[in-house]
Amino acid sequence: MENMFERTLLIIKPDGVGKGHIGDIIRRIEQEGFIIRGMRMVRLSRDQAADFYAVHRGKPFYEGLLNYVTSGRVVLMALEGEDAVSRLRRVIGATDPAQADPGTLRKLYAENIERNAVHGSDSPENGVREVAFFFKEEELC
Ligand code: IDP
Ligand code: MG
Repeated sequence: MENMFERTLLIIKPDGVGKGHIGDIIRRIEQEGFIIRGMRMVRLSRDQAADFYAVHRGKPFYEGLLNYVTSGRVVLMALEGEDAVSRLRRVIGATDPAQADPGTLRKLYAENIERNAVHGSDSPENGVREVAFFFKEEELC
């Protein structure tokens, strides 16, 4: 299959920011060859988090997830590159750091299956949608 030029959203979650891993994660993203089109630090509101994670509404971990992602500042990064979505998911590693491959961001920096340091979009469609959720087109460069 041909490689596709894709867009994907990376979030450095509150535990990643709080433990001082912003620089480590940005360095890795640059080393892996992603193009950083947009970057911003924010504190998510409850409404924003609920909207962003609406797909998980009703799951047992949903309320905990909202409390966690609104518990501190996060860094939003709009990334682009060839196969950016699946490549970023590989760099991030499995949802549960105990299952994540060595060297992945979650193996290196995550605490547990909830506080897992980073978010990455899970499909090209969601990559486009999630970048647009946080960035206006004119904020990307
Ligand atoms: P992903 O971030 O690897 O795509 P999702 O299944 O989309 O994983 O879940 C979104 C987020 O919800 C996870 O990154 C994690 O923070 C949290 N989460 C997922 N599954 C669990 C769980 O079983 N217990 C607690 N938190 C979870
Ligand atoms: Mg997901």
